[in-house]
Amino acid sequence: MGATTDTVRNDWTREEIAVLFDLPFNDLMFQAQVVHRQFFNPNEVQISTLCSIKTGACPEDCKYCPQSARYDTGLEKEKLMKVEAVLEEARAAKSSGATRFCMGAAWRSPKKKDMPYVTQMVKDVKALGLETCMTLGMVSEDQATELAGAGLDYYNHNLDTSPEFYGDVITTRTYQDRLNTLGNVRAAGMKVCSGGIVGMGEGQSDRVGLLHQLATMDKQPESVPVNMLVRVEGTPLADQADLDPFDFIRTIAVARITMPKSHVRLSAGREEMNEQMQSMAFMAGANSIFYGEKLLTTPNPEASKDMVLLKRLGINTEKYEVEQDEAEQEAIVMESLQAAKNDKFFYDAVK
Ligand code: SAM
Ligand code: DTB
Ligand code: SF4
Repeated sequence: MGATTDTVRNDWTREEIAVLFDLPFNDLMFQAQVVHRQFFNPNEVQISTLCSIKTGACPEDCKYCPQSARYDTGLEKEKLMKVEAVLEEARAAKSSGATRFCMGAAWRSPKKKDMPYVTQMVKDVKALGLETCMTLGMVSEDQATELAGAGLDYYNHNLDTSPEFYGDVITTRTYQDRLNTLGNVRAAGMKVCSGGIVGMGEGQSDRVGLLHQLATMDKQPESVPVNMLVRVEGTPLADQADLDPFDFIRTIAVARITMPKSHVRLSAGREEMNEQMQSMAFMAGANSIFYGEKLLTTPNPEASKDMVLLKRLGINTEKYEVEQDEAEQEAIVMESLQAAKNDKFFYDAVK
């Protein structure tokens, strides 16, 4: 199997994917780079900002999650945010350079009474000139259609891990439930964002299994978040052993090779990664990040630090063609850099 590919293959076998994982690291990185450069500008990343529109008190039992009501993580629960408050956050995200705004709710699935609020959020955020994404748990065919009708661009729903390991992590909804939601999102015409978490104690064959599920979908997800487990005190996975960083990078590289046209997002866990590891993830083909001080409930690198890192690597942020022009983006980058330089903890390693 060569590194280049003309078309997207969705007939990957688990064996073929396992062979990629087992390649010598440099060979794997080389293949990932070749594929990445066929479909993307390697010096561009897409940036999304997250907003937790409803926090905590979730009835599900996902063992990694600080928002499950079953674990005492000290998290303050919050009701569904008012539309105007969400818009304020979206405006701030846009002015600091994000092109996509992702709204997440700690729900098993949205209730009927929630739908008018979330659809209003989609319409108003879109009107600001941002791409919209939501992650609200399971959605029915009707709910997916309603969200698509409001103009929602992406729906995020992760498979999280392989079908075999899944039951060790979540018992309150099945793998098939997740696949059904993804099917409803696709049928409603939205773009699919689906990925998983690395570092939960799964084996390499589970990483193979996760990517196999994603890469063999009739249409591969347009966006594939690869999260490194954020170990939160109080969750059952709080004391999980450290992940070998190269296993994480390998997962990114194999996602890139098997899903060549998808944006692969270096998602949760960046706060624990040094700059070298993040840049290796970009080399492996990651071309999207979450940007802003907070993920949903846990910290993420400061936006100004990210801008400095991207600048040092010569990486530009991908434009959302509909709204932003180059001058506007450049102004945002310069403002962020200035803010970083005024920060007394800023250390300009380039000097
Ligand atoms: N409640 C909805 C659901 O689970 O479908 C949406 C929000 S949920 C927080 C979205 C995703 O965030 C999860 O599927 C999981 O992949 C990721 N996530 C949650 N907690 C995490 C953690 N501690 N570390 C890494 N990823 C995490
Ligand atoms: C995804 O794959 N990762 C994001 C987003 N989709 C919704 C969430 C990460 C959450 C990390 C833990 C937290 O901050 O609560
Ligand atoms: Fe609830 Fe989503 Fe957290 Fe699972 S991942 S406990 S569904 S908020």
